[in-house]
Amino acid sequence: MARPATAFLSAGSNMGNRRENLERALTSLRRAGVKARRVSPFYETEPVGFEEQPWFLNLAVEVETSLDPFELLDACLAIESAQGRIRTFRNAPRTLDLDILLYGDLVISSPKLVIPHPRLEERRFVLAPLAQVAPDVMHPVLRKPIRSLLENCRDSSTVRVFSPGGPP
Ligand code: PH2
Ligand code: MG
Ligand code: MG
Repeated sequence: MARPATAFLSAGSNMGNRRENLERALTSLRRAGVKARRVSPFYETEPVGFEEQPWFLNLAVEVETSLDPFELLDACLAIESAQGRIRTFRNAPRTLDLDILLYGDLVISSPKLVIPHPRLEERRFVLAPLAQVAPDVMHPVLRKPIRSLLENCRDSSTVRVFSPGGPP
């Protein structure tokens, strides 16, 4: 356990009922002692990396937690498993992916966990939701605010606010 810290997480789903999967993840986080302070809109996003798979719903959330970064990682992995995530290959479709983007201004580089998330600045599906909840938060390594990382992001994949009337 650590003193309460502010962290930012990214959640993504492209299997099953995507919206329900993300909503359940927020509920499960709260049960694990990870309180959502600000949640971005849901974004519908084109798959990046492995492209032959369904589009994702992605969101970003600001949380407050007394879990330390490794405890927070374990909580995220446990929630992914509880929601039926099966790991096959890198970037494979998944019911739920829960990634730690930032944890205060900590910088961690261990075999198990890298913070800030190593590909954060390359991914519009991460930056667009994150900029909704943390536009002025500084990336502790790049020393630029999230807003300017988004403005300078060269990822041209489609990222649009999800309209709830559409498919799940
Ligand atoms: N996650 C990945 C790889 N590619 N593409 C989108 N649009 N959204 C994701 O969450 C995502 C991805 C690996 O974690
Ligand atoms: Mg992950
Ligand atoms: Mg991920």
